[in-house]
Amino acid sequence: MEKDDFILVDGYKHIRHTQESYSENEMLKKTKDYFNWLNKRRSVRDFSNKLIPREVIENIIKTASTAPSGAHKQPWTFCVVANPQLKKKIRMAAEEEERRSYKERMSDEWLEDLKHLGTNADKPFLEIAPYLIIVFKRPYEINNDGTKRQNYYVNESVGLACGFLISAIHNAGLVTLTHTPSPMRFLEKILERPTNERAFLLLPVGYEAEKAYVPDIQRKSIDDIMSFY
Ligand code: IYR
Repeated sequence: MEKDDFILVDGYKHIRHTQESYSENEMLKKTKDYFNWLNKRRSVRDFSNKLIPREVIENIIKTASTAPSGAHKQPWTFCVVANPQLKKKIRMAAEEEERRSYKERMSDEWLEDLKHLGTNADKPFLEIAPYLIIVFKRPYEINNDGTKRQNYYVNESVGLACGFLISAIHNAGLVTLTHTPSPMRFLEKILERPTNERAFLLLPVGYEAEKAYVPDIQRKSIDDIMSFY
């Protein structure tokens, strides 16, 4: 190791970091290209059942886990369901909750706000997509002696990891959908998760169907989303 490659801070090793930077012109081109690429991402509900190598999913999940997290606790678990019987079980349970939500739990205002997206309680994609990724948050860890150790900013951390996950799926040329059947406790039961895990988000992952349709919606403009001081 070279001199200055690391320092000690309160006795802890900090290693030298070098971020690759670019000229202003390169930055302009890269940021524009990145926006144009990510702006093509859509939430897609029409999936193909075509299989995807497991290693692709592992790479995607490793990418999600590069997200920052409170005290670097990485308070997440990504459950991947490929088993058809388990997918069917999840679909049945999700649709049961969703039917109740659409019928009884969601307000008229909420239903009206969803109308243009064409959603309903039927979730065939939960069986068609080759993989379901169910993201669990871990509000605390359980020590070997059974005591609890707190995690921090858990929703923020897991939300960020899900953002990274979604962009990694897009990068693979695959599609997904942020599905939040509510309540989600049935996922903890079906997947027999430990007591310190709560279901956070369910994402089917797969190729888009040959003929897929998405709502004709627009994103807000920069003036609608940014205040510059
Ligand atoms: N969880 C339901 C309802 C739903 C809610 C919102 I907010 C959406 O943006 C879309 C759907 C469902 O998955 O259908």
